[in-house]
Amino acid sequence: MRSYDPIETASRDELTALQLQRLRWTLAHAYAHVPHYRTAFDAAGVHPDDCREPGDLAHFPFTVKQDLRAAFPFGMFAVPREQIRRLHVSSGTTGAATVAGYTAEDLRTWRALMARTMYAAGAQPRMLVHNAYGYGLFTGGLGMHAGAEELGCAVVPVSGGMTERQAQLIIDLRPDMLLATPSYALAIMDALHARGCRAADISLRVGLFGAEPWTERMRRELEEGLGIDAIDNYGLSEVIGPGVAAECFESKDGMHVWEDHFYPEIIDPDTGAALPEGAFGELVFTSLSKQAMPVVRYRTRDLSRLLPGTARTMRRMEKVTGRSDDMIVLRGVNVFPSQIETLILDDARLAPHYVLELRREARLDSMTVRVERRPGPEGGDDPAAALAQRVKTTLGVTVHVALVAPGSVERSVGKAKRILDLREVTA
Ligand code: DLL
Repeated sequence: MRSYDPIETASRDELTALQLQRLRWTLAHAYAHVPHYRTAFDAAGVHPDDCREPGDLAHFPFTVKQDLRAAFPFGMFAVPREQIRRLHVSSGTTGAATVAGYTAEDLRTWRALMARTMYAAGAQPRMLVHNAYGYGLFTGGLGMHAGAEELGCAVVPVSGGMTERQAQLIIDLRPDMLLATPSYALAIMDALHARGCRAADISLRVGLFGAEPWTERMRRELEEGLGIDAIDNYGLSEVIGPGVAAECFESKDGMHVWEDHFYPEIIDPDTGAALPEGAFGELVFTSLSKQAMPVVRYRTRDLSRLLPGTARTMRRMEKVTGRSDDMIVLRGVNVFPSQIETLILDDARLAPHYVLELRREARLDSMTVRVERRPGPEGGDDPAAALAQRVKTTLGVTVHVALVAPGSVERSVGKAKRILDLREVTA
């Protein structure tokens, strides 16, 4: 198996030894230099020396977003501010901002991990890469940019927005690879199609998509519409940015966690108990090499499953179903936007542009799936009624479906907002 770095295919024993050594370093580094970790470890009655094998990590306390917010701006740094070479700031969809800091060495690590991620996706040196992730405080644009250059690619740093211009640049410059959120890739795809380009005319061969949940159906939509291999990648700013886990084009079966730098766990989101491999739950990460901002057992709120490696020795995480924050509880039934997305795309008459509106009517929550119809001949049964029926039989909930004209659901240029919560206004 070809890989960018030999560690990707090292034996489990070799990997575990490296993880343990780095884990012990991280715990000691965090304990010695970050007051939050010293207080939290002391309160839990654990000391970095108690970690004798990776499983011992389960005795250490979790870190949550609120801990990072409380330490705003630089309280989670384990090195003096003067050693920081980059800051990224995430506003988050709700609540206060959090800051991520990187030393020069952290930036080198990140760049190498991004080069690895792109190579795993099928990128090769000298390819031309169109980067439509937002540049700026978001980690996507600059993180991807550095990785593509590290691999030896040429980057077109377009950033998000100006969708018509993006389409024209793709026609004119003929890039091999597209980097974007999957929802924005769809918008670019629609703009290309509107100019009469079909998959066979489009130069792109690979799409590296991430930063938001997307389904297998959406993968097919993008692969067929753009004539590419569409590959998933996962990450979060608190842990480093993109480059935490990457799908391999050979297998397209979930993302290999770069386990030499991030130690993954799955926990029960309600009890916090560590779950065995293969169980579904919340992803938790511990950084293994980060100098500026080590994170110990960071609770991501992302729901997935850990599986054994395939194209690499490192473990895989299954495609993220959603964030626990985005789980809709509709009359006692848990619903994720990704489940609705799959059911929408089962019907060729419906487009992958949708938003879920939540209302409160007569003290009960209700959901309306606002989804676009694809242009094309009318006829046959009513696609709205058919979707409502599929949702009812598959998920067990009653929803309203509003079919809307092509182009009427707002397009994202970054992360799509799938839920419009009107419950406060309609209560
Ligand atoms: O979204 C980093 C990133 C940039 C990843 C570009 C991939 C590509 P944040 O803005 O901190 O960082 O958001 C992190 O986005 O906790 C997940 O909820 C979600 N997310 C990221 N990647 C995926 C993915 C970047 N592949 C949050 N599938 C995470 C599903 C994802 N959700």
